[in-house]
Amino acid sequence: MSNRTFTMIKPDAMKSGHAGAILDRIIKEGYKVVSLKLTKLSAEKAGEFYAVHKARPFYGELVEFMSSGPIIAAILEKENAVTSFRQLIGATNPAQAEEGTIRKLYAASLGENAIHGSDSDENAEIEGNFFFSGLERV
Ligand code: 3AN
Repeated sequence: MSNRTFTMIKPDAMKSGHAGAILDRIIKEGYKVVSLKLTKLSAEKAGEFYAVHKARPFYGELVEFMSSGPIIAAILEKENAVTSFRQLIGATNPAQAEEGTIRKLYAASLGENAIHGSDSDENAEIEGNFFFSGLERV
C-alpha cells in the first residue's frame, strides 16, 4: 500500500474560484503536498492522460473539458492516500456524493466534477509521473 496519490483541481473548480478552498481542505485533512503546479493541458495531453477512457462515449467531451482552462495538479502524501482521498472527494457523480465531500460541495455534474483522484496506487504513480519530474517533488 502506497502513501501517495495524485490529484487535479479541474477547470470548472478553477473557474468558479474554489481552488483555494479545495487546497485548504486537502491540507486540513492531513495531506502533505509533495508536488504542486498550475498548468493548462492541451487537447493532445488531456487525451493522453485519459487514454484509458478512449473507447468510452464521453471521451471527446472529457478531453475538451479538461483542456478548456487551467488546472492545478498535485502529488499528495498521507497514510492510505489513494483510498482516503477517494473518500474525501466523493462519488464521480456529485449527485451521489456524500455530504461534506469535495464533489458534493463544489461539483456541478458527472462530466464537470471539480477534482480528480487516482483510483489505484499504480495509477497514482503513472499520473504523478505524467506531470512531475523528480526535481519537482519534495
Ligand atoms: P473518477 O474520476 O471518479 O475516477 P472515472 O475514472 O470513471 O471517474 O472517469 C474519469 C472522468 O471522466 C470523471 N472524473 C468524469 O469527469 C468523466 N466521466 C466519467 N463518466 C462520465 C460520463 N458518464 N459522462 C461524462 N463524463 C464522465
